[in-house]
Amino acid sequence: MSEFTMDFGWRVYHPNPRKPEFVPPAGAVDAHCHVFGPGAVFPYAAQRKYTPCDGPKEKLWALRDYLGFSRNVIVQATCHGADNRALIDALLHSEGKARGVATVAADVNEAELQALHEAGVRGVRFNFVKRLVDKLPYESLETISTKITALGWHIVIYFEAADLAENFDFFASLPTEVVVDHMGRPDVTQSVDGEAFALFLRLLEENENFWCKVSCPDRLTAEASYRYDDVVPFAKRVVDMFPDRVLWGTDWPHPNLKSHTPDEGDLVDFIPRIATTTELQRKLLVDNPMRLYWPEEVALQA
Ligand code: 0GY
Repeated sequence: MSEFTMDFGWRVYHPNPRKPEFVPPAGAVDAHCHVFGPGAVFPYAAQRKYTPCDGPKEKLWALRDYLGFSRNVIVQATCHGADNRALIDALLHSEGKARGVATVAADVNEAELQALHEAGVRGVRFNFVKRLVDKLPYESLETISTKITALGWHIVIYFEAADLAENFDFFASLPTEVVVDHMGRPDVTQSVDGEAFALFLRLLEENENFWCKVSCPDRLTAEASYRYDDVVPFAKRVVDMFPDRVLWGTDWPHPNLKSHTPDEGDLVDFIPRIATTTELQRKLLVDNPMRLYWPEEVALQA
């Protein structure tokens, strides 16, 4: 299969990103990225809504080093369904520098969860984005939540702003730490002080177990310049209000993004615009992801 699966609207990741001006603090974590395939070894799920190009682990490690990061959190995407083999393979070859978020079915058993844990998985992802998945019943998600609680894992949720109101109470009922992908995908053409974003901020305010990835300006921007200016007020607001509960990631290799091919240099240079002091940058890129994904190392340093 060609890397250019353009019939699906897929763009291949940037072949030659520029070196960012912003230098991440020592030990920085890219807390949202993916590994895809290679499809010949780890086939994509039959029920997928898009087909990505391959995003092999070696390319991810090279990008990590080039951008000045130290670790990755690899998140299972819908194109691999609940088949976590590519994720596991990457984690086992990461020399301890990657942890993972898996997708599991409600009938997952203890031995399977234990194997995922030993490979470095620390969370599960629940996806509510209607263009990506058929909605799973809350009962199935509650079953999974109960099963993973014993392992100390957290839940990553991905939803769009329009779907927050109907799911708000369910989200608030989740029993673990909960991480929201891409700020709940706000409509950045609306005011940062508007009702929709206020509801999202309320979710974080009322639930101290909620964390937020201030990621993916490339998915959220409505500006043709792709400078991501319109996303800055939203991400900065979240960082300023919840400095100890924010994470950041490249989202490499930007699956299912049809608008443009992000340059990861631009994405890294977005960071100091939303986390405007060295302390906020250290929390966003080091302290917070380490607490969530490598707590045993944090405990050793304490
Ligand atoms: C992302 C965003 C997207 C895709 C997925 O699991 C996925 O397929 O998350 C998207 O299409 O917005 O975070 O990778």
